[in-house]
Amino acid sequence: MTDITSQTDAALAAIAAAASLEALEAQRLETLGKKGWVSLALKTLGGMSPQERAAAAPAIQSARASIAAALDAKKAALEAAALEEQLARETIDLTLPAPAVPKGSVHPVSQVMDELAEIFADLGFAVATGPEIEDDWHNFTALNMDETHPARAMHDTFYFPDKTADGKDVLLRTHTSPVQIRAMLEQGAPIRIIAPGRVYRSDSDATHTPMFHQVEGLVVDKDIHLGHLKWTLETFFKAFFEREDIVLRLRPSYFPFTEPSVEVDVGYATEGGRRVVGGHGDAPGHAWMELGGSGMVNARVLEFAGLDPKQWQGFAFGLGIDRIAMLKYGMNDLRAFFDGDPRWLMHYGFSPFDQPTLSAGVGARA
Ligand code: FA5
Repeated sequence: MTDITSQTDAALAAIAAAASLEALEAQRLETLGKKGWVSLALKTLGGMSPQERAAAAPAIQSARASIAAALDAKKAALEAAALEEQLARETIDLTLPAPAVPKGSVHPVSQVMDELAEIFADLGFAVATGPEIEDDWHNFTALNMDETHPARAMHDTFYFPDKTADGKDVLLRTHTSPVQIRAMLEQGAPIRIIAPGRVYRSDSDATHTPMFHQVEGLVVDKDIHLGHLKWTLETFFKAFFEREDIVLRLRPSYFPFTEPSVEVDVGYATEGGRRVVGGHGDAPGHAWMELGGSGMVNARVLEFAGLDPKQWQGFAFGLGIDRIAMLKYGMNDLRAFFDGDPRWLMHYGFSPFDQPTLSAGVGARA
C-alpha cells in the first residue's frame, strides 16, 4: 500500500518535471504502458482472493486514475507550449516582397503554335494530329511519291531498322503532310484542318535543324481554287504578324502532292540587324524569305485518301513554324531554339499568363 503510494508520488513528480513530449511518453510507458508498473499491478488482481482484491484494488485503481489524469494534463500543457513557441518562431511579415522562386517560361515555338491555332480556329479550322513515327506509305506513297520518286531523296529521311507488320518502312516523318492523308481517310470531305507538329530531317545550319516544326493546312471542299489559298495565307499572316502591310509572293514550284505548286515568300526589311516583316520584297532595302510550300491538292492524293477528285478539290500548305517564330520574335539562329539554354529561354520565352487570344492580341508580351 505504502509502496504504491510512494511509487505514485514519484511518478506524479516525474510527470510534472517532464520537459518534453518524449520525456512524458517515457513516463507513460513506465506506468501505464503494457509493461508499466501500474499495468503489472492491475494484472496481479486476477490471481487474488476476493478479499485480497477488495483490499488492494482501490489503491491501484486510484494510482492509475491519478497518473492518467496527470499524463493528459501535462501532454496538453506541453503541446500548448510547443505551439506557442512555433508561432513565436514563424512570424510572417506580409509586407515583405515574395521570395524569388525559379520559374519556367513558354518556349517561343509553343507560343507560336498556340497563336496559329487561335487564328486558324477563327477561320474555321480544326486541329488534327498524326504520329511522329510514320510509315513510308503515309509520309511518301500516298502523297504521290512512289518508291522510285526522286523527291524522296530530297527529304534526308531518318529511317528505323524495323519495318511495319505489312512490310512498310518506318521513319521519322519528314513533314506534316502525312496528317493530310490521315485526316482525309478518317473524316472524309469537306474538311478544314491545320496540323502543327514536329518533323525530322538530317539537316543542320543556321536556318535548318534536324528536328523542326511545321504546320500543315488542308481545305477540301467543292470549287476550291488558288485564290482561296492566297486569301487564307494572307489573312493568316496579317493576323499573325499583327500588321496590314504583309506582302506575299507565290512562286511557282514543285511538290509531288500539289498541282500546281507554289512556294510562299514574305517580304521583309532588315532594321538594326533584325528582320522586320512587311513591305514588298523587291522594294529597296527589302528581301523575300521562304516560309513554306503550298498548292492545290494533287488529284492522285485525293484518290489515295479515298476521295473522288471530280467531286472535290482542295488546297494545302506546309509552313516552317520555327522560321515564322524567328521572324516574329527577332531571333537569328534557329539552332539556339533547341540548345535548352535557360538564359535564352528567359529572354525569348513567354509567361504562361500570356495566352494568345484574338481580342487581347496574338503575341502580346506581358
Ligand atoms: C514541305 O515539307 C511540304 N510538305 C510543304 C507543303 C505542304 C507543300 C502542303 C505543299 C502542300 P519543304 O521541304 O519546302 O516542304 O518545307 C516547308 C518549310 O519547312 C520550309 O519552307 C521551311 O520553312 C521549313 N523547313 C524545311 N526544312 C527545315 C529545317 N531543316 N529546319 C527548319 N525549317 C525547315
